[in-house]
Amino acid sequence: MPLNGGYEPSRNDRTREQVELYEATNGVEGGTLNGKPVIVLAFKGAKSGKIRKTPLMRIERNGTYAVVASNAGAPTHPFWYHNIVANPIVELQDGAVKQDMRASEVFGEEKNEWWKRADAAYSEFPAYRARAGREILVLVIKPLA
Ligand code: F42
Repeated sequence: MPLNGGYEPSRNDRTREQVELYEATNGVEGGTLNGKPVIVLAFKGAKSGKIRKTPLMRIERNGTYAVVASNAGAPTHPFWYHNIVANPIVELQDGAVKQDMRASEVFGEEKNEWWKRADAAYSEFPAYRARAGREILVLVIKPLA
């Protein structure tokens, strides 16, 4: 795990508890949201340098993942998006597998392709796009090796 620094649990109870359950059971418990699979992403805080973790919908193709900064359709980007843009080296846990990876934002046709995969993975994303009043941003995450 290339991330160094102290872990700072989220102040959001649901987020913190789902991360704890996922890590304790390798995703056997806490591995879904509304019946759809999630992953846990660890990253460094842009200001604090602390390690933070958040569950996100699992969107994957041939070992590459995407994460969607939907924040449930809220008008503001989630903090985790800003943190990962500032520190793109992350650790992604998918079930029992943890990988050191690098995140990068996608745009244009590549983003459209990932939106198709995201919408197939989690049917709430179109409603989030409709109500966010902002462009919802997508990061692609690839293995470091
Ligand atoms: N959110 C998504 O955006 N996309 C998803 O696919 C998604 C899936 C999902 C599945 C399960 C589940 O339980 C939650 C899911 N969520 C998903 C919600 C997600 O887990 C987050 O709760 C949500 O996206 C909001 O992200 P957030 O990073 O804004 O989280 C808040 C609650 C948070 O953690 N706030 C921290 C805090 O302590 O207040 C922010 C701390 C922080 O990042 N500090 C930075 C630092 O340097 O340490 C500085 C921040 C700054 O710039 O001031």
